[in-house]
Amino acid sequence: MPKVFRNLCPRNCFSTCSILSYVENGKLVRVSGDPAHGFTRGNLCAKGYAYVERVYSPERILHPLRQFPRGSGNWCPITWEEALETIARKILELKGRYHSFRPVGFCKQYGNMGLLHYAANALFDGLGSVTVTEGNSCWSAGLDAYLYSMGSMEKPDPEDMVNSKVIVLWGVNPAWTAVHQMHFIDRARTRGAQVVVIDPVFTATAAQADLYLRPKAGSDGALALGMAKYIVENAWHDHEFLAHHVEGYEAFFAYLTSISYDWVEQETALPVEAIKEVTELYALNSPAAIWTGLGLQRHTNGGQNVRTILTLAALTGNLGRPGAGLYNPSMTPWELFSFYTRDHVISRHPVEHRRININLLGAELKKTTDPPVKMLWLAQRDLFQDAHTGSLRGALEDLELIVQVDQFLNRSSRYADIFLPTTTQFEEWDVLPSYWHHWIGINEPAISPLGESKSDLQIAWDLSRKLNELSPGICSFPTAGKEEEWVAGEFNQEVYSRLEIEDYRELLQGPRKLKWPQVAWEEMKFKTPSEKFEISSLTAASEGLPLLPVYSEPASAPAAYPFRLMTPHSQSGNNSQFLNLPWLTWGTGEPCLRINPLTAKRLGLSNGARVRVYNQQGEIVFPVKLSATIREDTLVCFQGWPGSAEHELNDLLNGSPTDMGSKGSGRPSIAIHDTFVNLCPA
Ligand SMILES: Nc1nc2c(c(=O)[nH]1)N[C@H]1C(S)=C(S)[C@@H](COP(=O)(O)OP(=O)(O)OC[C@H]3O[C@@H](n4cnc5c(=O)[nH]c(N)nc54)[C@H](O)[C@@H]3O)O[C@H]1N2
Ligand SMILES: Nc1nc2c(c(=O)[nH]1)N[C@H]1C(S)=C(S)[C@@H](COP(=O)(O)OP(=O)(O)OC[C@H]3O[C@@H](n4cnc5c(=O)[nH]c(N)nc54)[C@H](O)[C@@H]3O)O[C@H]1N2
Ligand SMILES: [Mo]
Repeated sequence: MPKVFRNLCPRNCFSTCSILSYVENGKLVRVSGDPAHGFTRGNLCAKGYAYVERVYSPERILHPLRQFPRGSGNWCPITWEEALETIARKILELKGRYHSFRPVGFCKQYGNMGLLHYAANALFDGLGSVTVTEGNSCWSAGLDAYLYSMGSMEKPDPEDMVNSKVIVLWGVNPAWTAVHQMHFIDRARTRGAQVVVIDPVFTATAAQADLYLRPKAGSDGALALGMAKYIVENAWHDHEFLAHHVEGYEAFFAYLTSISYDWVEQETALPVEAIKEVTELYALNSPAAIWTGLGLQRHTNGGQNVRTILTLAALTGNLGRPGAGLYNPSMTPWELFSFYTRDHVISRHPVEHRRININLLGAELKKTTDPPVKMLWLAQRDLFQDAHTGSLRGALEDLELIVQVDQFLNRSSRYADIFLPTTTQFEEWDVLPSYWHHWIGINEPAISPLGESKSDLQIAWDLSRKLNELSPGICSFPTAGKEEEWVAGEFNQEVYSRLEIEDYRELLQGPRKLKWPQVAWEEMKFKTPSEKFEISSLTAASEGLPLLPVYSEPASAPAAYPFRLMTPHSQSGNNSQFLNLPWLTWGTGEPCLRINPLTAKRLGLSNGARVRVYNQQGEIVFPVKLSATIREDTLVCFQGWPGSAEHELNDLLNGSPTDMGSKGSGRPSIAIHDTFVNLCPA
């Protein structure tokens, strides 16, 4: 009989699934969904079911390695002792040379979202002021739009979507990226709800919609303005709601008189009939929900477009009631936790690190002088997920030591000198909330660490020990500990009372749901200066943004690069992860470039023809796949796949910032989908 353990999927994903892990003779033999988890209800996604293959993948690295020379692929095993000693001596040598720890750079993103995976953050806090990356490529623009409009990123419980009469999936592809939400969407439909999808790409989600609109990418603000105009013209707005809870609607109404439906049609490439149909559906079927997707936000005008969309909920009073509301990922339930690991040192010794923009790492590394960054610690990160990755290559080559902590060699490993192998969630303790649903589970070790791999937390303790051996007192991060005690440290009385438990161990019997409002903004007290929903935002204006949700022109194609290249998230990967597993990629073939059949015909390209896609930043060769799911002026390649040492997909992204993002995340995000290219036969 296998023994059963409880694990959590720590990937950057809406679902944060609870996993049942079956272990025989110390080996993970099978995983299944956990029926005790009310959001995922006993299901995983295809990637989740492939975890057994991932844990035992022959590509997984189980021993510390050193690459010499860098980029050669000549990786040789070294001992942990040698690895830690080399790293610690480099840190101390840099400190001696520059009289500062700032030559030490630390870059982490979202490879694992677990709370105990903040160990490296705390380790560097314990050292002193180093150079850390700030911002993310994910969700910053939309987050700021919510912050300007409502003051905080609060959203309904996603299970409440079953109560919606209309669900607008605006620039989001949950059939691939949030599969478990589809259950709640389907339940709403069986109760008569209508589902609208607005996406320049006809996605797997669009295929299930009642109404699908295909606007030009980046034109969503114009569509939302057209909808707002039609709502006001028909007096479908909620007078009562506006009068009590909304700031600046009069000025917005005045602005709406200055736009015409002809202009909306021209901007969006949507017929006015479609614009009117979607408006009628949304405004006259209450309660109606809108989910502002992340793809929608990754444009130079993404923040302002989201602000305009949010305004539709304020006009129609679709806030603070079951079935209504605005959905976006939100970290608010996270804030209940103690962040014991992350704040382990900082609460006692506040540190001011030097901060550089994660989204322009190549350029930022080159800019740091006084003192320059000379060493980089990469964790939970693939730098080739960034933009303008061509510029990274030169910047990384200038560094004296690059350390990577990961489970697999990835594209960044070409530049690493030392690789430290880390455990998977099946080999460690952890806890993590979801940025989407309200369920909390616990992650216990189901099997022993494979090979010589260690958890990110253990690696941080070990490096602190080595540093303190070489230079006593140099790092105040602990040098040893028990992982389970650190899990306990993440809990506090408030979390316990919201879960109605007394001890975190109770979660080993099954995840529980936080007592947390099902509906956001029920009290109608927004966290803005006026305590109202701010259509007109003085805060935005004081930060150099428009006062109102006026239209902000999207980026447009220059003559030399007439095609928009969109690179949304893939079905079989989670960003760069899982794409190395045959269980998932069997039969999918190599990555391809989707092209509209009419464009292909015009260019004389047939299915499978190899093309060179290029712009000022880079080039990459792909086979083409004819697909009527996209517009004639657009090309699509799903992101995350490895290219080659010379050419990566993200080399083509120029790194233009989104219009918003600094407020919530410290930096704007990347306008990933405002990438323009040309192509020719390869
Ligand atoms: N299977 C899978 N699931 C994942 C991930 C994954 O890689 N794979 N990644 C996780 C992460 S990190 C994230 S951030 C989320 C992302 O989750 P989503 O928000 O669903 O993901 P994207 O694929 O980035 O974008 C969604 C859609 O936005 C559309 N879009 C792009 N530009 C525009 C525009 O201007 N207007 C409109 N209306 N639509 C536009 C794209 O065509 C795409 O279909 O998913 C998470 N879940
Ligand atoms: N073209 C294009 N580029 C994009 C996007 C896009 O839509 N289009 N989306 C962007 C978005 S939304 C995101 S969130 C980013 C994601 O960018 P990243 O967060 O950098 O990428 P991931 O592929 O999620 O993970 C990076 C690494 O983390 C490792 N990892 C997994 N678990 C652990 C662990 O426990 N410990 C350690 N130390 N490492 C671990 C994985 O093996 C992987 O190599 O990509 C962005 N890049
Ligand atoms: Mo993301």
